[in-house]
Amino acid sequence: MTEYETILVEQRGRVGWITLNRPQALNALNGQVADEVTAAAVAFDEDDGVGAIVVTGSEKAFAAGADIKEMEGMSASDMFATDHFGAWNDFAGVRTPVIAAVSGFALGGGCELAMMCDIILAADTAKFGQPEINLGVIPGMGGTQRLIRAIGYYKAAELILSGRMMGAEEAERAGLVSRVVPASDLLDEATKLAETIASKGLPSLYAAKASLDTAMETTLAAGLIHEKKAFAALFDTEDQKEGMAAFREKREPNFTHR
Ligand code: CO8
Repeated sequence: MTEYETILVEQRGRVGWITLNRPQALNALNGQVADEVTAAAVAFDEDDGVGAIVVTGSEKAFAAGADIKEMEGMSASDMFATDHFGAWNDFAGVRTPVIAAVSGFALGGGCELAMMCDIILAADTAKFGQPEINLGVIPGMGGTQRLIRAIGYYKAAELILSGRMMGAEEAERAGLVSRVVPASDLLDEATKLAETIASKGLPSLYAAKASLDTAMETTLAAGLIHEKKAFAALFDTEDQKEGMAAFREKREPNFTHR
Protein backbone atom coordinates (compact mmCIF):
# COMPACT_ATOMS: atom_id res chain seq x y z
CA MET A 1 0.00 0.00 0.00
CA THR A 2 1.18 3.56 -0.73
CA GLU A 3 3.06 5.35 2.07
CA TYR A 4 1.32 8.45 3.40
CA GLU A 5 2.65 11.03 5.87
CA THR A 6 -0.43 12.96 6.96
CA ILE A 7 -3.05 10.20 7.08
CA LEU A 8 -3.40 6.60 8.21
CA VAL A 9 -4.98 4.28 5.69
CA GLU A 10 -6.36 0.84 6.35
CA GLN A 11 -8.78 -1.58 4.74
CA ARG A 12 -10.93 -3.65 7.11
CA GLY A 13 -13.08 -6.12 5.22
CA ARG A 14 -14.92 -4.14 2.53
CA VAL A 15 -14.44 -0.80 4.33
CA GLY A 16 -11.63 1.63 3.57
CA TRP A 17 -10.54 3.83 6.48
CA ILE A 18 -8.78 7.19 6.12
CA THR A 19 -7.71 8.80 9.42
CA LEU A 20 -6.39 12.36 9.34
CA ASN A 21 -3.16 12.36 11.34
CA ARG A 22 -1.67 15.79 11.99
CA PRO A 23 -2.38 15.96 15.73
CA GLN A 24 0.04 18.84 16.26
CA ALA A 25 -2.14 21.04 14.02
CA LEU A 26 -5.58 19.62 14.95
CA ASN A 27 -5.61 17.89 11.55
CA ALA A 28 -5.44 21.19 9.67
CA LEU A 29 -5.74 20.49 5.97
CA ASN A 30 -2.67 21.49 3.97
CA GLY A 31 -1.98 20.71 0.33
CA GLN A 32 -0.33 17.41 1.23
CA VAL A 33 -3.39 16.29 3.22
CA ALA A 34 -5.62 17.17 0.26
CA ASP A 35 -3.42 15.16 -2.11
CA GLU A 36 -3.09 12.18 0.25
CA VAL A 37 -6.75 11.93 1.29
CA THR A 38 -7.78 12.19 -2.33
CA ALA A 39 -5.23 9.62 -3.52
CA ALA A 40 -6.32 7.17 -0.80
CA ALA A 41 -10.02 7.69 -1.52
CA VAL A 42 -9.52 7.31 -5.29
CA ALA A 43 -7.50 4.09 -4.72
CA PHE A 44 -10.31 2.67 -2.57
CA ASP A 45 -12.82 3.82 -5.20
CA GLU A 46 -11.01 1.88 -7.91
CA ASP A 47 -11.00 -1.29 -5.79
CA ASP A 48 -14.04 -3.57 -6.18
CA GLY A 49 -13.19 -4.98 -2.76
CA VAL A 50 -14.24 -1.70 -1.11
CA GLY A 51 -17.91 -0.75 -0.77
CA ALA A 52 -17.68 2.13 1.72
CA ILE A 53 -15.05 4.60 2.90
CA VAL A 54 -14.85 6.20 6.35
CA VAL A 55 -12.97 9.47 6.88
CA THR A 56 -12.24 10.36 10.47
CA GLY A 57 -9.89 12.43 12.61
CA SER A 58 -8.95 12.39 16.29
CA GLU A 59 -11.08 12.69 19.41
CA LYS A 60 -10.25 16.41 19.65
CA ALA A 61 -10.50 17.34 15.98
CA PHE A 62 -11.93 15.94 12.79
CA ALA A 63 -10.12 18.88 11.16
CA ALA A 64 -9.76 22.47 12.42
CA GLY A 65 -9.82 23.85 8.89
CA ALA A 66 -7.46 24.55 6.06
CA ASP A 67 -3.91 25.12 7.25
CA ILE A 68 -3.84 28.82 8.05
CA LYS A 69 -0.04 28.88 8.37
CA GLU A 70 0.33 27.43 4.86
CA MET A 71 -2.14 29.89 3.32
CA GLU A 72 -1.20 33.05 5.18
CA GLY A 73 1.47 34.34 2.80
CA MET A 74 -0.22 33.32 -0.44
CA SER A 75 -1.39 35.78 -3.12
CA ALA A 76 -4.50 35.48 -5.27
CA SER A 77 -2.34 34.47 -8.21
CA ASP A 78 -0.67 31.75 -6.10
CA MET A 79 -4.15 30.40 -5.30
CA PHE A 80 -5.16 30.28 -8.96
CA ALA A 81 -1.78 29.15 -10.30
CA THR A 82 -1.51 26.20 -7.92
CA ASP A 83 -5.25 25.44 -7.93
CA HIS A 84 -4.76 25.28 -4.17
CA PHE A 85 -6.93 22.41 -2.94
CA GLY A 86 -8.12 21.42 -6.44
CA ALA A 87 -7.58 17.80 -5.34
CA TRP A 88 -10.70 17.98 -3.17
CA ASN A 89 -12.87 18.01 -6.31
CA ASP A 90 -11.59 14.51 -7.08
CA PHE A 91 -12.28 13.44 -3.50
CA ALA A 92 -15.86 14.70 -3.75
CA GLY A 93 -16.19 12.83 -7.07
CA VAL A 94 -15.54 9.30 -5.82
CA ARG A 95 -18.40 6.90 -6.60
CA THR A 96 -18.10 4.87 -3.38
CA PRO A 97 -20.23 6.07 -0.43
CA VAL A 98 -18.14 8.05 2.07
CA ILE A 99 -18.97 8.45 5.76
CA ALA A 100 -17.44 11.30 7.79
CA ALA A 101 -17.06 10.18 11.41
CA VAL A 102 -16.66 13.49 13.21
CA SER A 103 -15.42 14.01 16.74
CA GLY A 104 -14.36 17.41 18.10
CA PHE A 105 -13.72 20.36 15.77
CA ALA A 106 -14.97 20.30 12.18
CA LEU A 107 -14.26 23.90 11.26
CA GLY A 108 -13.78 25.72 7.98
CA GLY A 109 -12.27 23.25 5.52
CA GLY A 110 -12.95 20.51 8.10
CA CYS A 111 -16.68 21.19 7.98
CA GLU A 112 -16.42 21.46 4.20
CA LEU A 113 -14.61 18.10 4.01
CA ALA A 114 -17.39 16.50 6.09
CA MET A 115 -19.92 18.00 3.67
CA MET A 116 -18.12 16.39 0.71
CA CYS A 117 -18.98 13.05 2.32
CA ASP A 118 -22.37 11.36 1.92
CA ILE A 119 -23.14 10.72 5.56
CA ILE A 120 -21.99 12.68 8.61
CA LEU A 121 -21.94 10.68 11.85
CA ALA A 122 -21.14 12.98 14.74
CA ALA A 123 -19.89 12.33 18.25
CA ASP A 124 -21.80 14.36 20.83
CA THR A 125 -18.58 16.37 21.26
CA ALA A 126 -18.50 17.50 17.63
CA LYS A 127 -18.46 21.21 16.82
CA PHE A 128 -19.19 22.48 13.33
CA GLY A 129 -18.59 25.93 11.93
CA GLN A 130 -17.28 28.12 9.14
CA PRO A 131 -15.06 30.59 11.05
CA GLU A 132 -13.24 31.95 7.97
CA ILE A 133 -14.88 35.37 8.45
CA ASN A 134 -12.72 35.76 11.60
CA LEU A 135 -9.64 35.46 9.37
CA GLY A 136 -10.81 38.05 6.84
CA VAL A 137 -11.78 35.46 4.24
CA ILE A 138 -14.75 33.24 3.39
CA PRO A 139 -15.24 29.47 3.01
CA GLY A 140 -13.36 28.26 -0.07
CA MET A 141 -13.93 24.51 -0.26
CA GLY A 142 -17.68 24.61 -0.86
CA GLY A 143 -18.93 25.98 2.46
CA THR A 144 -21.12 28.75 1.09
CA GLN A 145 -22.67 26.32 -1.39
CA ARG A 146 -23.01 22.97 0.40
CA LEU A 147 -23.99 24.37 3.81
CA ILE A 148 -26.98 26.21 2.31
CA ARG A 149 -28.11 23.04 0.57
CA ALA A 150 -27.77 21.12 3.85
CA ILE A 151 -29.36 23.53 6.33
CA GLY A 152 -31.01 26.30 4.32
CA TYR A 153 -30.05 29.91 3.61
CA TYR A 154 -30.80 31.61 6.93
CA LYS A 155 -29.05 29.17 9.23
CA ALA A 156 -26.06 28.92 6.87
CA ALA A 157 -25.87 32.69 6.57
CA GLU A 158 -25.88 33.12 10.35
CA LEU A 159 -23.00 30.66 10.77
CA ILE A 160 -20.91 31.94 7.85
CA LEU A 161 -21.39 35.65 8.62
CA SER A 162 -20.83 35.36 12.38
CA GLY A 163 -18.25 32.53 12.46
CA ARG A 164 -20.23 30.91 15.31
CA MET A 165 -19.72 27.19 15.98
CA MET A 166 -22.64 24.85 16.56
CA GLY A 167 -22.66 21.66 18.60
CA ALA A 168 -23.61 18.21 17.39
CA GLU A 169 -27.24 18.34 18.59
CA GLU A 170 -27.88 21.67 16.90
CA ALA A 171 -26.16 20.41 13.74
CA GLU A 172 -28.39 17.33 13.73
CA ARG A 173 -31.54 19.42 14.22
CA ALA A 174 -30.41 21.68 11.39
CA GLY A 175 -29.91 18.72 9.03
CA LEU A 176 -26.11 18.84 8.72
CA VAL A 177 -25.56 15.67 10.71
CA SER A 178 -27.05 12.27 9.84
CA ARG A 179 -26.91 10.99 13.43
CA VAL A 180 -25.32 11.92 16.78
CA VAL A 181 -23.79 9.17 18.91
CA PRO A 182 -21.88 9.17 22.23
CA ALA A 183 -18.23 10.01 21.54
CA SER A 184 -17.09 6.64 22.89
CA ASP A 185 -19.29 4.83 20.32
CA LEU A 186 -18.36 6.87 17.25
CA LEU A 187 -15.93 4.47 15.61
CA ASP A 188 -18.06 1.40 16.40
CA GLU A 189 -21.15 3.08 14.94
CA ALA A 190 -19.17 4.18 11.87
CA THR A 191 -17.90 0.62 11.45
CA LYS A 192 -21.40 -0.88 11.68
CA LEU A 193 -22.87 1.63 9.26
CA ALA A 194 -19.98 1.30 6.80
CA GLU A 195 -20.15 -2.51 6.90
CA THR A 196 -23.90 -2.40 6.28
CA ILE A 197 -23.44 -0.14 3.27
CA ALA A 198 -20.45 -2.12 1.97
CA SER A 199 -22.50 -5.34 2.06
CA LYS A 200 -24.78 -4.01 -0.72
CA GLY A 201 -24.10 -4.38 -4.42
CA LEU A 202 -21.63 -1.84 -5.84
CA PRO A 203 -23.64 -0.98 -8.98
CA SER A 204 -26.66 0.03 -6.91
CA LEU A 205 -24.49 1.93 -4.40
CA TYR A 206 -22.84 3.88 -7.22
CA ALA A 207 -26.22 4.57 -8.83
CA ALA A 208 -27.81 5.68 -5.55
CA LYS A 209 -24.92 8.04 -4.77
CA ALA A 210 -24.97 9.50 -8.30
CA SER A 211 -28.72 10.09 -8.04
CA LEU A 212 -28.38 11.74 -4.63
CA ASP A 213 -25.61 13.97 -6.01
CA THR A 214 -27.78 14.87 -8.99
CA ALA A 215 -30.56 15.97 -6.63
CA MET A 216 -28.16 18.51 -5.10
CA GLU A 217 -27.41 20.03 -8.48
CA THR A 218 -30.44 20.05 -10.71
CA THR A 219 -34.18 20.62 -11.00
CA LEU A 220 -36.71 18.06 -9.76
CA ALA A 221 -37.76 17.26 -13.34
CA ALA A 222 -34.18 16.64 -14.53
CA GLY A 223 -33.39 14.70 -11.36
CA LEU A 224 -36.39 12.42 -11.84
CA ILE A 225 -35.28 11.68 -15.41
CA HIS A 226 -31.79 10.84 -14.14
CA GLU A 227 -33.24 8.56 -11.46
CA LYS A 228 -35.55 6.76 -13.90
CA LYS A 229 -32.63 6.00 -16.26
CA ALA A 230 -30.36 4.89 -13.41
CA PHE A 231 -33.11 2.65 -12.01
CA ALA A 232 -33.69 1.04 -15.43
CA ALA A 233 -29.94 0.55 -16.02
CA LEU A 234 -29.65 -1.53 -12.85
CA PHE A 235 -31.89 -4.16 -14.46
CA ASP A 236 -28.87 -5.14 -16.58
CA THR A 237 -26.82 -6.03 -13.50
CA GLU A 238 -26.26 -9.43 -11.94
CA ASP A 239 -26.87 -7.91 -8.52
CA GLN A 240 -30.45 -6.91 -9.45
CA LYS A 241 -31.20 -10.50 -10.53
CA GLU A 242 -29.56 -11.86 -7.38
CA GLY A 243 -31.20 -9.34 -5.03
CA MET A 244 -34.69 -10.03 -6.31
CA ALA A 245 -34.15 -13.82 -6.50
CA ALA A 246 -32.93 -13.79 -2.90
CA PHE A 247 -36.06 -11.94 -1.83
CA ARG A 248 -38.27 -14.51 -3.59
CA GLU A 249 -36.29 -17.42 -2.11
CA LYS A 250 -36.34 -15.84 1.38
CA ARG A 251 -32.54 -15.79 1.77
CA GLU A 252 -29.76 -13.23 2.03
CA PRO A 253 -28.48 -11.97 -1.35
CA ASN A 254 -24.97 -12.87 -2.42
CA PHE A 255 -23.96 -9.80 -4.41
CA THR A 256 -21.08 -10.12 -6.88
CA HIS A 257 -20.87 -6.37 -7.49
CA ARG A 258 -21.49 -6.79 -11.20
N1 CO8 B 1 -4.38 25.85 10.58
C1 CO8 B 1 -3.14 25.72 11.07
N2 CO8 B 1 -2.89 25.37 12.36
C2 CO8 B 1 -3.94 25.17 13.17
C3 CO8 B 1 -5.27 25.30 12.70
C4 CO8 B 1 -5.48 25.66 11.34
N3 CO8 B 1 -6.69 25.77 10.79
N4 CO8 B 1 -6.11 25.06 13.74
C5 CO8 B 1 -5.32 24.78 14.81
N5 CO8 B 1 -4.02 24.83 14.45
C6 CO8 B 1 -2.85 24.61 15.32
C7 CO8 B 1 -2.62 25.78 16.28
O1 CO8 B 1 -1.93 26.81 15.63
C8 CO8 B 1 -1.82 25.10 17.38
O2 CO8 B 1 -0.50 24.94 16.94
P1 CO8 B 1 0.72 25.49 17.88
O3 CO8 B 1 0.65 24.64 19.11
O4 CO8 B 1 1.95 25.23 17.04
O5 CO8 B 1 0.43 26.91 18.16
C9 CO8 B 1 -2.42 23.69 17.43
O6 CO8 B 1 -3.09 23.50 16.17
C10 CO8 B 1 -3.46 23.54 18.52
O7 CO8 B 1 -4.43 24.55 18.37
P2 CO8 B 1 -4.88 25.53 19.55
O8 CO8 B 1 -3.77 25.71 20.55
O9 CO8 B 1 -5.46 26.77 18.94
O10 CO8 B 1 -6.03 24.63 20.22
P3 CO8 B 1 -7.27 25.14 21.07
O11 CO8 B 1 -7.88 23.92 21.65
O12 CO8 B 1 -6.89 26.26 21.98
O13 CO8 B 1 -8.30 25.78 19.98
C11 CO8 B 1 -9.53 25.81 17.89
C12 CO8 B 1 -8.90 24.95 19.03
C13 CO8 B 1 -10.69 26.63 18.45
C14 CO8 B 1 -10.01 24.85 16.84
C15 CO8 B 1 -8.44 26.77 17.33
O14 CO8 B 1 -7.26 26.01 17.04
C16 CO8 B 1 -8.85 27.49 16.08
O15 CO8 B 1 -9.60 28.45 16.14
N6 CO8 B 1 -8.34 27.03 14.88
C17 CO8 B 1 -8.60 27.68 13.64
C18 CO8 B 1 -10.00 27.38 13.14
C19 CO8 B 1 -10.24 28.09 11.83
O16 CO8 B 1 -10.19 29.31 11.74
N7 CO8 B 1 -10.50 27.32 10.76
C20 CO8 B 1 -10.73 27.85 9.45
C21 CO8 B 1 -9.44 27.92 8.67
S1 CO8 B 1 -9.61 28.71 7.08
C22 CO8 B 1 -10.34 27.51 6.12
O17 CO8 B 1 -10.62 26.43 6.54
C23 CO8 B 1 -10.59 27.88 4.69
C24 CO8 B 1 -11.05 26.67 3.89
C25 CO8 B 1 -11.07 26.94 2.42
C26 CO8 B 1 -9.71 26.93 1.77
C27 CO8 B 1 -9.87 26.94 0.28
C28 CO8 B 1 -8.52 27.18 -0.45
C29 CO8 B 1 -8.70 27.09 -1.95
